[in-house]
Formats: sequence, structure tokens, C-alpha cells
Amino acid sequence: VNIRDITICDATAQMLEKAKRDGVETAFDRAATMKACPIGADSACCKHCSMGPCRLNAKDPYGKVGVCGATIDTIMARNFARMVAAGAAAHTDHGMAMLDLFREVVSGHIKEYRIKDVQKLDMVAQSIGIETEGRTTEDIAMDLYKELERTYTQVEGEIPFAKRVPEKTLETWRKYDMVPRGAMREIMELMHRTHMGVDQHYENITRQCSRTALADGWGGSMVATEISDILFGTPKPVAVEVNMGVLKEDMVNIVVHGHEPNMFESMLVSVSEASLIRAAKDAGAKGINLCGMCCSGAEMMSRHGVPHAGNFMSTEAVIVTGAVDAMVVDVQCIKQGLSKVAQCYGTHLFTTNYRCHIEGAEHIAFHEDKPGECTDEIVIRAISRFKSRNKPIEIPNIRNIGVHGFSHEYISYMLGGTFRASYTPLNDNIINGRIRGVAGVVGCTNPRVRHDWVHVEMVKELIRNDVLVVQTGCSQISLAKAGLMTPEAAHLAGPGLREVCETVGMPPVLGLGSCVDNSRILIACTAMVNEGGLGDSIADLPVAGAAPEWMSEKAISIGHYFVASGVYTVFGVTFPIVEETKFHKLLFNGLEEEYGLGKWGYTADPYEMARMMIEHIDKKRKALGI
Ligand code: BF8
Ligand code: SF4
Repeated sequence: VNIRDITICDATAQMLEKAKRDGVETAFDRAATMKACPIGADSACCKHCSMGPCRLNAKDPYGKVGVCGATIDTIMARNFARMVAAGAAAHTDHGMAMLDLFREVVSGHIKEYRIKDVQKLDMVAQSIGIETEGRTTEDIAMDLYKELERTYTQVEGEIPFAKRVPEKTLETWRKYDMVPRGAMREIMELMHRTHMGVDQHYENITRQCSRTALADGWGGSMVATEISDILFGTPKPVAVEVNMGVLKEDMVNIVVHGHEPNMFESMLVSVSEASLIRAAKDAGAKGINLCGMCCSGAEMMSRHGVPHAGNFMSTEAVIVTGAVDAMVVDVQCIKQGLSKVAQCYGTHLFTTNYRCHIEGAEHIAFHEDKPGECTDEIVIRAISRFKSRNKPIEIPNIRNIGVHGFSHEYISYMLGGTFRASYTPLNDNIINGRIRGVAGVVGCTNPRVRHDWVHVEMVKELIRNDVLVVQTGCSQISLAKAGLMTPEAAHLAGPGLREVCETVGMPPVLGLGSCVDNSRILIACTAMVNEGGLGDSIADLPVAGAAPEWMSEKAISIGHYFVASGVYTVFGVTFPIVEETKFHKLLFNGLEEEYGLGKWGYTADPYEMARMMIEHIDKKRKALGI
């Protein structure tokens, strides 16, 4: 195989060549030899009990049922719902960890972190009806903690951020019993209902599936974003270098990869400690170089301008450089294969979170009450690895500079100015047609498709057609590497979008951060609705979403909370469904037509994906009479 058919990322390609020479295997190799199971790919199998596992025939979906009698629609709906449950659990558990830290900080038990963004604290508190006038930061913060805890533990009622949902969207959810009560309850109920012999109507399963997904988007993910902003600062645009060239041969290189910012924040403190910098210099290094990858990398580059080494499909490749002295991980999207690659190159692979150990990796426990103990130790170990480097090092000399860190708050300042921050100019430009619509392009990279290519081609097609693109997660890194996160990239945009970008001085593609920061897109959509002129619900907006190279259950949960919020969402790679079944028709049509929500779409082709999204945007424009 030609490596160019596998990835368009030059740095990753260079490292895959090197891996081949070194006899090191990566996920790209394994994807080539491990053929995806065709029955599983169509979600036509069930292993929920030991009368099975049962395999149905995707070519004749109604020709057979499982031993219990479960139909293809029940089986697919249950499988899909369990993906949503797992993805929602990942985001909400991450959010809960941030909330735990917030509580400990506010109550004074943890002094190593503090509230950094008081203005954001006030804004979030006000958004859910907490009085802020004349009160102390501590009081407001404690009230906010108590309120947001309900996002998880509440048994009856509506989660706190339901107060932020546009009225008409919320009405629709209420009508169908889809407003989340608390994430723990929704996930528990969904797991129950998808057990053998419980909910066996695909449409009823999908309702609870939607409620659970909404508990992620407007619950766990939104809590993760807002609390992280309060504790660590709300992102503002910052120029950052992205790609493997951010590694430095003459420095101690530490790469952090995962999702929760608390450990990474502490790494940032450790690498700037004078004694550790001196130790690095004593070891012959010029200093310590801290870089991020994947989502925690995306958060840290947005907040602090920390360089970013690459997305999900580059995490093994980056170790192949030989230049990584320590890779430090916490939770989510950490390939177990990293352990073997790290061993091959003498790189230390450290797990730090009690929820994630990896066989073959060393665990150095991270505790928030003494964070430096873990992260200082990691720096010391990285320095000793630097000293004993004994393999040739090859760092791809590629760095792409771009602007990242467009929080939804900043987008409003950027467009409206500090004194009249608002989404009015965005809405105006959509109404006057300079901007055709807005697309959220997010999600993973996946070795089953040409790495980065689907993201980049699709986004180029969108901006060429005057669609403003907002991004998060690994997709944001794909476009950063393609150079589209710069104001200069405006020349690739259609004339209307180009004019807006040039006037404001902004890129046509805006990076909003990590995957939990997709909640920023929900808030931006809400701001667009509230601003007026574009309908009364999120479903009325000329917007669309996509995850062109998705791979994780988290991506499915995100996709479904956008759909349930009213957004047409198109996924690439493959979709776990048998086409033309009742469940397929519900997800790809019925949710929009009968429920007034958004709907799913699927195509692996980037140009077709852009076309489908633009067609939807045009349909919404027409309905609005603009
Ligand atoms: O949460 S985009 S590969 S790193 S799942 Fe994972 Fe996908 Fe990347 Fe972050 Ni999101
Ligand atoms: Fe088969 Fe039904 Fe058991 Fe699933 S729940 S494995 S379809 S018998």
C-alpha cells in the first residue's frame, strides 16, 4: 500500500515509513489486516443474552429474528442506544470529575487550583437563575456547585442547563418526555431498557436514547466545559503551533494525551518549575518542551497556547520519532497499542488516572490535592529518559501555525465588540446571505478512511460555499494541519464568507476546543435563536453538523444530542444500521418529520457530505424566507 492513501498528514506518513523500517506495528497496520466484521458493522447482531449471540441477515433484515424474537429494529436500536449510553457516560463522568474538583476548590479542601474566571462563574450562575448581585464569589460558586450536581444525581425534574435551551426546542422535548432528569438516572434507565426482554419498540428505545444523549450535551459535556472555563480560564484566540515539528530534538519532550484538563494544568506548572528546568539543563537539554495531543491537547492549546502534536491517528506515530521522553495519559481514546510502540522506542508511557490503567504502562497516580507529586515525578522520569536516549531521532520538520480558542463568548465579542457583544452580526450576515449557514465539523480520525482527508476536503467544500465552519476535537487538528485556522485561509472561502472574515480578521474555520466543548456549539446555536430572525428553535437554524471520520461511542452520543437538539448531523466512515429498515427511517427522517427534531445522515464521501449539509442549510433558509 501507498502510505499517501492511508494519511494526508505528511508527518504521520513520514513516521509510518519509519515504523515500517523499524518493524513497529501501528493501528494503521492492524486496520489493514483486521477486516471489519460485516454483520457488526450493520449492527445486525445481538449479544445481550446467552440464548444468542444472534446474527441477523442485513440483506434480508426481516427474514429472521433473534432466539427471543427480537427484530432487526429492536436489535439495532438497542445497540445504538448502548453506544449513546457509553458515550454519554464518558462525557458525563469527565464532567463530574471537573465538578468534584470545583467542589473541593470552593470548599477550600484543595488549594492547588483556584477559580480563575470569576466573570464566567457569574455568567454561568446567572444563566441558571442563581443570584449573583452583591454576593461573594465563594457563595455563588457553592450555589453553582449544588445546582450543577443535579445534572448527575437528580431523580425527578429537569437538569439545570435545560434553562438555557431555546423555549420552543424545550417544548418539543417536554412533549416527548425527552428532557433529561439526571445523567445517572438516564444512563441507568437506558441500560435497563436495552436489557434482554425489556423495551422492544425501536421508537420507544430511541426516545430514552435521545434523553440520555441530551443529558450528555446539555448536561455532562456542558458542565465539563463551563467548570473547566471557570477553573482554568475561558479561551481567547491564541496563535499555536500544531504538528509533530513541535517536538524538539534538544529538549526533554513530554506529550500529554487524554481528556481531563486537571492533570495537564498541573503538568504546565511542573514544567515551569525552576528546579526541574535546571535538572533538564544539567542533563544536557535546552529545556522542557510540553505538548498536547487529542482533546486535552485541544483544550490546552485553546486556553494556554500549548503546542499540539497531532490527533488520534498520530498518537502512535509521534512516539516513532524517538523524541518523546514521556507520554502521559489520563482517560479516553488512548490506544492500548501505545504501550508496545512506547516500549520499542524506550519512551515512558505513564497512566495517571485511577480509572485508566494500561498493561505495560507505568501508573503514577494523580491526586488533585497534591497534583505536583505526580507531574513532578513524570518530569523527572522524562529527564532521565532524555539522558539515556540511545536510538536515532527523526522529527518531521512540520509546524502549522494557526489561531485557536474561539469560545462562544469570544465569538460574540469578536463580532459585536466588547461593549455590545452579541450574535446580531452573525445573524445579520446569515440573513443577508453573506454567510449561507454554519456547520459544526467535529470528531475523530479513523484508520478505516484516509486520515485527515475526509475532514479537510469536506471543510474546504463548505467554506467555498460560504458556510462558516466551527470545529472541535481531532477534526480541528486535521484542519489546523491543513492551514485553515488562519485569517489568510479566507481566500479559500466563497465571496460572502470571505468578506466577513476579512472585515473581522477571523479565519473561516473556528476552533472551539475539545469534544466536550461541542457544548459551546449548542450555546452558540441558542444565542443565534435568541438573537432573532432565524426562527424559534434550533431546528429552524440554517446549520448542520458532521463527524466525517468518527470512531468512538462518544461521537455517537454527540451526534445524537445534536440530532435531538434539532441539528441535521452527517457521519462518515460507516453507520451501524441496516438501511431501509424502520429504525433507519426513524433516525434518518422520522425524527425530523414527525418529532420536529434534527435527523441523521450518512455518507463516506466528503463532497457528498458537504453537498448534503448545504442542501439542508438551503432548505432551512428557504423555510425562513431568507
Ligand atoms: O473526545 S475526537 S478520537 S480524542 S472521541 Fe477521541 Fe474522537 Fe479525538 Fe477526544 Ni472526541
Ligand atoms: Fe439473541 Fe434476543 Fe438474546 Fe439478543 S436478547 S442475544 S436477540 S436471544
